[in-house]
Amino acid sequence: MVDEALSAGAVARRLGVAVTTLRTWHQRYGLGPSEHIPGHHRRYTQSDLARLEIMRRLTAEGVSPAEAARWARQAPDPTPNGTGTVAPARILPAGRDGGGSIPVGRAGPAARGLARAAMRLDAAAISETIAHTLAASGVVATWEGLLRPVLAGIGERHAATAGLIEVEHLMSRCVSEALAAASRANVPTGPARILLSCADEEQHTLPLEALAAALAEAGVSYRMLGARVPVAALVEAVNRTGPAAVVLWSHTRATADPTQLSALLAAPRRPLLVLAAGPGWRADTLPAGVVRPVDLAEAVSLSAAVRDSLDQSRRD
Ligand code: B12
Repeated sequence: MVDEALSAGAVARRLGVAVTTLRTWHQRYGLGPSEHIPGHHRRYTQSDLARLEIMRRLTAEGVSPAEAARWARQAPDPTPNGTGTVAPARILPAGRDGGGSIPVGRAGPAARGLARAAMRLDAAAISETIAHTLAASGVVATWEGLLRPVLAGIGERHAATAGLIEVEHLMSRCVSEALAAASRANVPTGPARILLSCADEEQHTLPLEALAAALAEAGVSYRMLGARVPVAALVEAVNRTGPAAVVLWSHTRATADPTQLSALLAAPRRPLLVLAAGPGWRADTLPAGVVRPVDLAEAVSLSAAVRDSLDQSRRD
């Protein structure tokens, strides 16, 4: 039995909670390690682990710790043979389960872990997962394999339940911070050739923030105007800075007014390339000459190519 018993650190890692949280759950709610071999630290058995898993799940879903602990303690021992876990639906209080997870489709274990951390509102774990993946895999892979599936899953759950707004906000904040903290060491000094902007009234900035971090990684300098940029201000920025390309992000139909794109094309310092990025734009309403990238990687390569061609023409 002692072989299967776990230390507090191992249990904390499995559940994705801090060791101090385990200690609190032990001291306040009696959910502690039950295996005691003389001369050893107390150890958590598989049954203890199953009860703690219930505790974690319920508290993440907003059940008070005292109530969650009551349910956890009442749960039948799921491990008569020392294996197995409790199916949460068997023990959840009515109205609390509701499929309490963020769907991430075919995304991998890191995305599933991130989705669980988001559900727990565990900002430290969210930030750590994102920072680790950014460092290991780079911006485009992190966006496509980790962030996009979880963000889309949050949107899906929100559309189905009208809930998870707090999860969406915390996740957005952590994603912004992690992308802003990604390395800018490759960015050359000199004028920024790419202008990034959200459409007027558009508050979805994360994809543009991903683009900024990806451009930096690719050694392309940019200027970011951020959310909700009125068209007059956008045109003013173009005229003052003369960018090679402008990327205008619209996430919803409500912000995808194509006259914003026409205004860019008519600007005195018209950019070489105008990109209409994001799911808000409708291909059949775009003015001639505007390009619509299909994803982050294409937005990066188009921006890098136009920067290169501008630099080349200035050298010739
Ligand atoms: C986070 C979020 C927010 C945050 C944004 C924070 C921030 N700083 O960005 C906050 C809380 C502010 C917010 C507000 C709102 N939101 Co919101 N939000 C989201 C959520 C969950 C993720 C957004 C995101 O970053 N998506 C990124 C990826 C997941 O989107 P994607 O479509 O798969 O993107 C692909 C393409 O665009 C393509 N692509 C093509 N070209 C390019 C170029 C580049 C550079 C990139 C990166 C990608 C790309 O590739 C992408 C994949 O990489 C989405 C859900 C969703 N599915 O997007 C809802 C969602 C977009 N929001 C929605 C709504 C309704 C709103 C609000 C109106 C809610 C309200 N009532 O106030 C407001 C809108 C305010 C406004 N005027 O803009 C709806 C939109 C429905 C619709 N189609 O009209 C969604 C879809 C949620 C839903 N299912 O209901 N939101």
